[in-house]
Amino acid sequence: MAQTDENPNKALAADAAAALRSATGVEQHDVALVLGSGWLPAVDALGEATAEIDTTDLPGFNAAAVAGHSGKIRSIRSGDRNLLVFLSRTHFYEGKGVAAVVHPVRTAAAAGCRAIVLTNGCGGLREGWRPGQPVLISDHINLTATSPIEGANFVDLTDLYSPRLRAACREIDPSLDEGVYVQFPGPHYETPAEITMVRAIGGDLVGMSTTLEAIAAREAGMEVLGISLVTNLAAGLSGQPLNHQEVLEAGRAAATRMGELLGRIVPRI
Ligand code: 8IG
Repeated sequence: MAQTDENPNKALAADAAAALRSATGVEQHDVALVLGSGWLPAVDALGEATAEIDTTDLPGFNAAAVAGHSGKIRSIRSGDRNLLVFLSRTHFYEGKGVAAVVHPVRTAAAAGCRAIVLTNGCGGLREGWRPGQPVLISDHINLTATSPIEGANFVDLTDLYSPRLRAACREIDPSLDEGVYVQFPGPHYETPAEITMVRAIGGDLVGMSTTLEAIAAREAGMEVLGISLVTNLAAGLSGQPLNHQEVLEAGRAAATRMGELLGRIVPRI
């Protein structure tokens, strides 16, 4: 296994990376970023776009399905790095399969990226956390009951979320907390009873993305940085129902802080 051309998912990613090279004119990308709910306003701090293309221009990508996720890929020159920024992601709950969820990650690896920054918007469980607060992902619990890896490839997930990059983030912003991210399949939010369960199993953050992508990134040999933006308190904690609008508002309100963090961490990756 693991021969690029023998694995159809990796072959599709190699095709997408080739199409990306010709569409952007950028021979090699160095660092990939995936923007989650609420993160779009932060991306402008990363620099001028060299090129912006529609995901649907590349083999294997679907059109964006969620408000606040635009189906675009931006190539940004930042210092001596070429950044590959996915302004949207395919979510597991779209039902297109795990391979579709991690196709951007595999495309980034095929395009030359050695590291990936996975961002998301999520619910927060910890006492004192407020909407608009960024939290570094220290580890994850994958409750999707599936994996992006096929076959007997027993990938190690120890230190999946780079201790080096988390430490660098905390040097930039010592007030940053860390937490364990729990991915549910969605698209419904959790019940209050499920949030009680998350607390019991050691989770701090709940969302519908990131873990499958992180696993695929590790399989591809990339260094992973995960940053969550707490956009709402987890179900049952605020006394209010959850809605997607507050997610987008929390992102707008936190954009300056997120943008500054991304802008300062990228040169250290
Ligand atoms: I933004 O509270 C966002 N995404 N599962 N739960 C889950 N996903 C989310 C949440 C949340 N908030």
